[in-house]
Amino acid sequence: MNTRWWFAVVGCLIAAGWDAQEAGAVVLDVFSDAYITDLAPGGTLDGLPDSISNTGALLAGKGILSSGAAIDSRPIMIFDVSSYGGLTLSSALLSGYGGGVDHNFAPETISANFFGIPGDGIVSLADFDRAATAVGSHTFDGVSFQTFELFPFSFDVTPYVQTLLTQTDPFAEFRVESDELTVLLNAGEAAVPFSVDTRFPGPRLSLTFADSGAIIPEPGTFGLFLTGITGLVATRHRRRSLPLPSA
Ligand SMILES: [Ca+2]
Ligand SMILES: [Ca+2]
Repeated sequence: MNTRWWFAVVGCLIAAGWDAQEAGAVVLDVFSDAYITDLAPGGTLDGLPDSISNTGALLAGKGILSSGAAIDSRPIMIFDVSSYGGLTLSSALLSGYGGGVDHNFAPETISANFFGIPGDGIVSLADFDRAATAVGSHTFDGVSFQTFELFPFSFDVTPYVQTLLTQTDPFAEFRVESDELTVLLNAGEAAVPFSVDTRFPGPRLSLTFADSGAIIPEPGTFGLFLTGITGLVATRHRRRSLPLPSA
């Protein structure tokens, strides 16, 4: 076997092995994320959200800022699950990175509650208090505002996501709330001029399916498989085209 054949065959074997290993599971990066804020400079919240911020951090917190203003911020994290409608999950995990700071930006341990909300694929002001299903909570360790060394979180959201898939809803949306200032979550995407902190992953939804045969290979996996096949065909074509060595 010459070198070209060897690379082509190994490419196919890697592609086939990866396909078999990953066929029953997908890890979705966030489709869209931002946080919604109700801000009252006078110190009394009216419960009506005022703004949407699409920055590198998603802020969950409620309280009084050092300026005297009252604030309530709630992140929304959206995942596109439209490819998986009707399938049966064996698990769904929501994960990401975050940490807590107090209102003076010093590290503080803070809890946040996560909710599933009806999903339309966009972060809108109405998501601030849309009827929600509690899906879990996490207590975040305090994080230095100077270094932003964030901490991982992960919890099971299988029942909520299974309901969405059964209903063939195209989007899974989650809202985060805290009664204290402030939980910082690493965002997965941000609008210019902001950018995400790429040292840590953004929010992710990891789906594992009960029937692995029902999953279509991810585009990336399929592309790798095609690359391997193309390599084989090209090599074979080149070999046929080569003039025979003279005796
Ligand atoms: Ca975002
Ligand atoms: Ca929405």
